[in-house]
Amino acid sequence: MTDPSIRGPLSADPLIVLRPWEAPEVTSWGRLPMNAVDRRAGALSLDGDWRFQLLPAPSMEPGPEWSSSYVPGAWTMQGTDDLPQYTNFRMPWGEFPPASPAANPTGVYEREVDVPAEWAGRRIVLQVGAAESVLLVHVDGRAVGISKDSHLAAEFDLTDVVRPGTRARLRLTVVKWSDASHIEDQDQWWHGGITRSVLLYATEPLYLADVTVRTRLDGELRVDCQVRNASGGALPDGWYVTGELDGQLLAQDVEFDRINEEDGRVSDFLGEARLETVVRDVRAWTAETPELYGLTVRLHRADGSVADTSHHRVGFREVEIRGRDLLLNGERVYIRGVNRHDFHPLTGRTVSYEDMRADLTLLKRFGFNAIRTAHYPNDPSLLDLADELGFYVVDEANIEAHDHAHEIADDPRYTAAFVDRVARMVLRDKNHPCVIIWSLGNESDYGANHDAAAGWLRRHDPTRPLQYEGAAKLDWADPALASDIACPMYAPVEDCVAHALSGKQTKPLIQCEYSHAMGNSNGTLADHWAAIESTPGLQGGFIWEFWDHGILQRVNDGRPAGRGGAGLYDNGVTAPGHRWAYGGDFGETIHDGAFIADGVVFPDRTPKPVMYEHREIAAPVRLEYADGELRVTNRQHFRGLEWLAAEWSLALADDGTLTAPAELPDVRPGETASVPLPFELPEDGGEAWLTVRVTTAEDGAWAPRGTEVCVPQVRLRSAAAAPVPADGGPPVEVDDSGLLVHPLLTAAPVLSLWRAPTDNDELGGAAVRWRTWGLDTLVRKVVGVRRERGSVTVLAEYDTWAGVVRHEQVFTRVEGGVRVEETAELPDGLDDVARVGSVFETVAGLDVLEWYGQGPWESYPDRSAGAPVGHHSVPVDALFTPYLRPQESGGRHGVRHFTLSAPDATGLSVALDGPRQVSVTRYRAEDLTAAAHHDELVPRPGCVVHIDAAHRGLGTASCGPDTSPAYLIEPGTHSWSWTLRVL
Ligand code: IPT
Repeated sequence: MTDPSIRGPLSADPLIVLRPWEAPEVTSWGRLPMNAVDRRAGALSLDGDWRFQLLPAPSMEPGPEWSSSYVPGAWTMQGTDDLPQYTNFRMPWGEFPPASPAANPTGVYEREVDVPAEWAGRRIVLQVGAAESVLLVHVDGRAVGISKDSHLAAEFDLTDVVRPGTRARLRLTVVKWSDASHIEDQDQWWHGGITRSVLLYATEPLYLADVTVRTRLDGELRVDCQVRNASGGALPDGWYVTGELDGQLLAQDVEFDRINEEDGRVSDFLGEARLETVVRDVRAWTAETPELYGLTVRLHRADGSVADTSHHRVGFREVEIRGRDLLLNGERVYIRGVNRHDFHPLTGRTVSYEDMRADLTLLKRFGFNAIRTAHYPNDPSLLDLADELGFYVVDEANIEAHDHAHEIADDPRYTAAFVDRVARMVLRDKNHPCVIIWSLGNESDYGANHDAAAGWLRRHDPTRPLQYEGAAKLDWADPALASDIACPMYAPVEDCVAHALSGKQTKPLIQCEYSHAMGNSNGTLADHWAAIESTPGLQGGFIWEFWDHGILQRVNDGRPAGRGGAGLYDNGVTAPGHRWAYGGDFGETIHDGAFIADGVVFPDRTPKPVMYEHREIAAPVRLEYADGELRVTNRQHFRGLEWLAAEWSLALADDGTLTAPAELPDVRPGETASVPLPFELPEDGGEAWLTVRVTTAEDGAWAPRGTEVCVPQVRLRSAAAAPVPADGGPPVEVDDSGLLVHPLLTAAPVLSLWRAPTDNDELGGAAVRWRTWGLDTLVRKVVGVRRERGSVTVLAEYDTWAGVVRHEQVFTRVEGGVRVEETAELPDGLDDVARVGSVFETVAGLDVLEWYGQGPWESYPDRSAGAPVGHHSVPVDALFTPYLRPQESGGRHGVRHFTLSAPDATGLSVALDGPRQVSVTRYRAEDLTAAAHHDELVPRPGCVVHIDAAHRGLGTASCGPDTSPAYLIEPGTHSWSWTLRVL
């Protein structure tokens, strides 16, 4: 193993000579045990600019030339030549575990620290929040320690290597590739650097080494405190520990002390104390009611003065699996989850407290109540915020061996690393009420190393279930496997239902990943939830995922914009000269393209339309209307509706919208009440939709008063048959090629069977079929133009590789315009096309779309549960959703009529024969298909308008099931009609 290139003084450095980056058995050296004592307050922050050099390999010595790098941050985002690289699960290099490549970027960070003189006689500790992937620590040239695990902090005792009142030189060497990279093979960008804060703090030599909090729903609180003496001697006499919960003093458990003493269980260099109390009328913690109590634990000297203090926030809650139900405080709660990475478009993996608060605030506003920390323990503040705002967290260990999963799961050289990563996560996060389930990691096959980690975990924390998809997938029901939850990923909803009905289910079924949000996606989310709510045994899941991990990139030099890029994006759209980079955009040859852009929010956290779909599915209030009775249900688990305000509105097809104040009934969780109909329906017949717009009644932790929470809707009356427009109007003009001539159209309506493939279409295989059939390059052949009095009939044919498509259009002059009746006949071979409909283009200047139909946000046939029917108005430019890789976008479902108008109210109107899928954008499908990024798109001056008789569902086929057959387009005859008028 000895590298002949090692020369000079460093060759004597044990941290280098041992080549710990190729030794999986070495998980750390000189590192302090993980604990739950928060040392951030009162510490000396070492964040800021450090001297920096990037070496080509860890065995090289730094030269005299230094640049600088900001900590916390990834050097890959800060102007070095080592740029971000995206791979899903393949390793970016070929070495087999535990080897790493010879070309191994190694960042050397250096700075001086003035160690405060008043720290004399104290224990001095360095904490490095996270370093990717091996951290080597030197102080004044002396080797201090090693740590691995890129997503947990490492602490080192510097007491013996620094002198208070003097200046110390700190060197943190970060080796990018290592044996550990093989178990950090998560689907995300590869970076290098120190990505969380660095701090230095001091304690007395005698200090609180750990605090473990256990609560019960009846108000019982137990706090186990560990005291250690860093100087190695026995504990001095008379020192003691006290605790206080919101001002209420805890009692010492003397029985615990007595047993410890009698058993000689606790040696005299280790102190343990148990404090306890029972809180009367305890306010339980739930995601809906995140009630927290403040706990302070103090270590006292014999004279009563305080030597050390530790603050905690405590939530009283119990997690339990009973039968096949996961219970939170005895309730079978639905898990409305999302997978969340630590991500930021400017800083890579470094996320600020404010950013995390913004993430969670947004998730709350859109109805999420759970987070899986995919696929590693997230920044510690994330859990503080989840406690405070109310989320159920699946806390996941930093283990993903994806590319070499099978080799590693049973490799004894990696056993220590598996146990270490799981144990340190648990030791850090055990006191958070938000953490309800531990996860052993992701996509690493299943082996003895998992069982070793599970064994440690079950023994150490019997209060929470654990899950691991790799174990669960072998058999959803086998209790011997290292998973208490059946937590599949991307299982078809039918399979989940079948399991729940099989009589064999033994564990709660909560998908760890489902509904892949890549591009324009998340079709059938509402169908999943309909099944979950109607099938005992199904309890929810975690959407994949929160972020589109697009990195803000300057197009001219291909570099990440970095920390200076703030303000260069808005509403998902980047400033000129910038774009959201995905795999391959930094010149990587090994990469997985846009698969990194698969979140429910854009890289700047702008919600994608699916967020509104989710919000409605998760709505705390549900409306039902049947047999003349209107009912309101409280769909929460733990609280009433008093925190909500509401307003009724009635949308009428032709007569606009009426509103009236609403009073939500006083209904307990899960209960329903009848309420009087707030409006009398006008006699004249047409369609009528009743919506209740629910908002927050007061300012709250995650939303100011008046924030929209949901807009549930019911139909009170169906549409009457649309009247056939009367004859009249100017004559219809159709040219020799059978194309409609119209003053407001720059391209006449023709048949469209193609959409710019979505990521699901591309990766799921539909787009390949469409291209094979030739649907992207259809050539229209006019086979007949028949002119009659008042109407023209045009017959066109299109040759495809699956047979001929016949398309008939009948243009009839009607009062105020032209009526277009269309029929398309698809041969049997065309059994799954993207759309069947008309497409035309308008003159420039018609910049606002007003419609009656579903909206206002984008919706598609299998993603339309969250878009209420109503009268909507949106500027054309804002209709389009800028998915990172341009694709079909901007559709509106169930449109009955629309107008496209200029500021002077001129323009056109279209009345449809029934609810249809409509889209109005600045792009042809071919424009979108040809572009890889948004900066390549050139908006057309006019509008491209699609009216679809049928539009294929979106599905989730980029990873997981495609849409269900109900949302596919059948071959055969499709007919639709519409009337075009000039305003
Ligand atoms: C699954 C991974 O767990 C997740 O990290 C991500 O890659 C997701 O898929 C797709 O975006 S693994 C996949 C092989 C099912």
